[in-house]
Amino acid sequence: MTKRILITSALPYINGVKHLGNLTGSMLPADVYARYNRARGRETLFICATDEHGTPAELAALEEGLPIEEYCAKWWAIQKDLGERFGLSWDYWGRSSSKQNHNLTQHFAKVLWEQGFLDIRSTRQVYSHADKRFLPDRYVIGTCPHCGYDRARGDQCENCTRVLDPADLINPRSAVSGSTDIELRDSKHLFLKQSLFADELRKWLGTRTEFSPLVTAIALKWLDEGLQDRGITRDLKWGVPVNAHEWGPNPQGEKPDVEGLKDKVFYVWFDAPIEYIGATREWADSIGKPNEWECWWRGGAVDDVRYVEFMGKDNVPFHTVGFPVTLLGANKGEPKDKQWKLVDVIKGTNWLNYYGGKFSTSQKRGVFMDTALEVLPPDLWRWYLVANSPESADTSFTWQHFSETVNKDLADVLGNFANRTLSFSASKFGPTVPDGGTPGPRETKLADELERRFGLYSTYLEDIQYRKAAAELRAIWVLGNEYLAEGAPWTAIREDKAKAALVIRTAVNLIRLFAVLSAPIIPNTAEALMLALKLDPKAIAWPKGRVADELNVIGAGASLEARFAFSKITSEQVAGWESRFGGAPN
Ligand code: B3M
Ligand code: ZN
Repeated sequence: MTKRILITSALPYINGVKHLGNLTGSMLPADVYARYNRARGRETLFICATDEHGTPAELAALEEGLPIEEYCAKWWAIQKDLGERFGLSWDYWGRSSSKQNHNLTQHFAKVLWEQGFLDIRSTRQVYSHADKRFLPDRYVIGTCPHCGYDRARGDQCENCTRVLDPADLINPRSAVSGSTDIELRDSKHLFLKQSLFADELRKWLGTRTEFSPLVTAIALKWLDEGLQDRGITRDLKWGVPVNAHEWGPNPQGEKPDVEGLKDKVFYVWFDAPIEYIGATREWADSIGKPNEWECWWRGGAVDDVRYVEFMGKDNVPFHTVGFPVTLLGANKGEPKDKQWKLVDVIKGTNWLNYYGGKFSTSQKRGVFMDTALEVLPPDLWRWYLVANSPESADTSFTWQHFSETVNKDLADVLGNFANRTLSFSASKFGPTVPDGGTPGPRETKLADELERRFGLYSTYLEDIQYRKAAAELRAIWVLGNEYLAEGAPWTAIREDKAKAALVIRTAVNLIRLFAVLSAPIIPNTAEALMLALKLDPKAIAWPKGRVADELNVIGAGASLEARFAFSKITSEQVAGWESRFGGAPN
């Protein structure tokens, strides 16, 4: 059965410009996968959105002196623009504050309550006198009880990735003011009874054979430690209100404590994954087909949907436990023909570091999406970040490694091949492709080698193994240079013009093939290559038959540009950026 492909990338949090680590972990690999699947002609829906709720957004808005709604609208637009300039080809860029997400989040909570999967518990929340507010989880910092890391946040320890409760922390203090003048106050909150789902979740995980080993390991570690029930509401104003007055009784016949839940909103990690569905609904509304979202998310129609999620490893627990429990729990209350779709593949990535240390938004350490585009075009970044994707281990960005990689691969190998071919063709054969007659043994050998590597390349893209895919693509480009070197049209032109013509005609076809194969990773370069061949840049379709056929698409007489420029990064530029952005920490 041909599958429809649903792709989500972890939703970037609203507070400011994302750094290259964020891009590499979720949005970029998701985009490569979306472009690849579209090129194969598969029906593909790629959804992303800003994650807008929670205290960090509130505090950032406060700092900018903007009402929270305005703050979010502003940063949603900025992130949209940056993403588009990076070539992120979302079908829809939504907002977790949308009315669609409000409705869905409230729907899930109601079903979960009525099925008996939510408890109302009186909890002790951290109230900060200095800050005059409740401090939700991540704004209480202290020492992690598990690993001893002394700057663990109240929601999760960055060091050991364990999910925490602020009350677990040793020596807690306010992350806003640093004040230790904090106290615990009683407050009613909703808890999702995750503990009831331990067996079901383990069984489900057993069926997710395509999760990357990192993801499965994180999920199992969680289950092995024993699933805890999880608070899913907060004492905040900004967020999705609970609306418990709309709920019926739970299976014990109890009505919810409407009064106690009056001023609560859902915890950001409860509503954010639901926004994957919410944004799909925003998309459906935006195209004037308000029911179109359902066939991607619920009911019998989803049998042919392959749902793939992309995220950094810190987000994995919420996607292997929190969100699945929401869906599994809700499914017990939904009609048979309205069951929710769970994820098929989770691709979790390790960290991209900056000179061995962490990229940091708060400390402005590293390269961010806006400044990256200020200094260089997007494809250089895309190539580097995909070819060095932190798939199996953390990797480290340095300006030196970055410039060496893109100069070598993009300028010396790919760009140079296209430019040599086009400029030689123009100078010896004029503005159109020469004839050159029938392909010979050299072309057969090239086609065979291409066939083999193309097979590997497609498999790696299919399996979302991007380092290997990029290495294979680079090797395919190298085949072009080797073919030119062996065919040596610059020598042949003197004695055997037909041979030179055949080599050039084949090389021109290789440029087109390279454009097609490179498009998922470096779409702008692919487009430029297509334009240099005066072809429609949108006509990029994955080879269906034998690769040999791809070497005879452009025939004699087709017109060409006389050059293809791909400029290199200079060592002066590298030195300038090292001092502007900061190099190795000392
Ligand atoms: N917003 C990523 C983060 O801020 C988080 C992802 C949500 S995915 C539903 O860590
Ligand atoms: Zn820890």
